[in-house]
Amino acid sequence: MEASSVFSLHSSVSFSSAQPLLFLRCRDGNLGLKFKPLRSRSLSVRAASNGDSVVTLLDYGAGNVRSVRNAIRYLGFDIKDVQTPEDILNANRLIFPGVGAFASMMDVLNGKGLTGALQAYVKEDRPFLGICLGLQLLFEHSTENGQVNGLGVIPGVVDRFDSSNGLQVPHIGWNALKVREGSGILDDVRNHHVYFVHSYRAVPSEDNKEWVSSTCSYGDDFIASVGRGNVHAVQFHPEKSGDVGLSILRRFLSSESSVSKKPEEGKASKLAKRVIACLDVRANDNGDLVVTKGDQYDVRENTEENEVRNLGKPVDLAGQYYKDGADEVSFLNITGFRDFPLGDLPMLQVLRYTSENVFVPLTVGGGIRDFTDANGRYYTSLEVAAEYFRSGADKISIGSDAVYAAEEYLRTGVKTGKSSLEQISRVYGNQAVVVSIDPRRVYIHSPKDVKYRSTKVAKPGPKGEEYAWYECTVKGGREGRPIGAYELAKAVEDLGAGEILLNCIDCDGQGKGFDIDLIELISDAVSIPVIASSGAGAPEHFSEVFRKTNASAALAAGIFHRKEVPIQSVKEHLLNEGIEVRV
Ligand code: 1PR
Repeated sequence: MEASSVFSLHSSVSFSSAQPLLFLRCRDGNLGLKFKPLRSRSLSVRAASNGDSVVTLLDYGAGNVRSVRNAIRYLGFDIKDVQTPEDILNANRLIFPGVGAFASMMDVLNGKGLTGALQAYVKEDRPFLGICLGLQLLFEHSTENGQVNGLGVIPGVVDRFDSSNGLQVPHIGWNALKVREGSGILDDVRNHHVYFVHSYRAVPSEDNKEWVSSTCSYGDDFIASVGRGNVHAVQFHPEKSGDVGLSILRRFLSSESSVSKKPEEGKASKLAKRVIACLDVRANDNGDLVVTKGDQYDVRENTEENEVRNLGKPVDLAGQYYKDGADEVSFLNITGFRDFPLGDLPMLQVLRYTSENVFVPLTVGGGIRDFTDANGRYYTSLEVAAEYFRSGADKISIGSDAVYAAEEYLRTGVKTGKSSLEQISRVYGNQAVVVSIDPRRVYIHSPKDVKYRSTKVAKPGPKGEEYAWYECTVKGGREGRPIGAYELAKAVEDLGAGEILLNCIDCDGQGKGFDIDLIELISDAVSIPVIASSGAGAPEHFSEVFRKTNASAALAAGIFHRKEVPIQSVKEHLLNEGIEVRV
């Protein structure tokens, strides 16, 4: 994944992956840790019989490569980390999951004296797999944060997607590839979707055509993978591309890259609409972490005991949804606004266990803000986010704090760079930052009644009102704020959000369909992807939202938790309706 100045994190963040948080309270029963590994026999590889089970990993310490590590281990291999240039030169196979921004990556590689060894390794045609920035690095230079030279092995420049014609950037989601014949490790991919998340890309040309093993169409064609001899690199994330991605890694690790297999059948042709399973998580009254689900954000049972609704264990359910075909899984720590997420709740452990077996993107939200704990220790939002990323999150989602930041920005017109949204997006890249909006519908007779952007509603309000504006809330819908969803969405896009998770309190848990008026208003207003949320009750609601709005993804909770509609049925329905999804 790309980001800017991700490397400054290490000086500003005091946690490290080797330093577990001592105050985590982890109990098996709470987390659903009896979760069975999903390892499928067809994907699992027995390490080579000559004992060559070691993969050398170039993790230069710049962000989360936990998923890549998990995928390698899942496939039965051990990892040796590169510490010195000699480790590269002595590797039998080298994986480079580039994380961060191009310029910072090259700074670190040059600073550690690794560039020459890497260049020599690749030029000697030794087994190499680059991922994301690990592909971009092979080109001559990148324009991300100014022109910076790469290894120069492949002719071409890495440049930003052109968004001047309304193309949504970052390019996030499951896209189809055009795979060239004899593409080795990619043979299984043909006609399937793989997961991309990036804003920069290289394009195919006469000069680099010998290298290009697949392209992808997003705006124009860009290079999705390269391969020549034993050197391979992919712009997408195999470690986040489910079974298809695991099979690419398996083929690389087991040196099957030169074996040409009959392509598997599939129908992928473009960017797929995503179906996301959401797990609202909180501690119940016994202190156990449970998946819950509200009606219009009220998660307590309507009984005398008034207990928190318990719909299952987070790790178990996330694993189940992965198996069922969810394109992403989101965890929302719904009491994060009042509890410190790195304190009492074992959300980090949930992420760690989930990411061991779930190979699609994981988002986590709730409580991402600056915080001072009971001992007076001050944590920045960046530290909270860093810990989430290190524990296996691919994206973090900010709710309340983004509302405050947007209000401030609209009031002053100044980007201070200090909000959690701006800081995390600067360090990890905007593709890693989702803003979750919790609006409430307010009916009005005329757009002139309010200073916020309103929309004409398909169904008039209780007093015949023909318009509505959407009042943003904080603290899990408990407090309304003087800002509309439209204004918030535009402001957070400006401040660096890469995606919007658009809930609607009125529709939450109602099962009557998404709020099309709201989703149309917001998805037309911004050029970052919008995830439609709240109200799904039937497969038809998903096709409706994709047909009538520009939403890139649709998220649901209740229907999946209550097992009313399996994810597969939603996808089958979408396919029947001619809407492309990952199968
Ligand atoms: O403000 O940064 O701490 O983030 C808190 C996060 O927790 C926000 O993303 C906010 O949306 C979420 N949240 C807070 N309270 C609740 C609650 O339900 N009491 N859940 C809550 C929000 C909305 C969706 C839900 C969809 C789909 N729930 O997550 O999954 O509405 O539901 P459905 O398909 O059953 O209709 P911060």
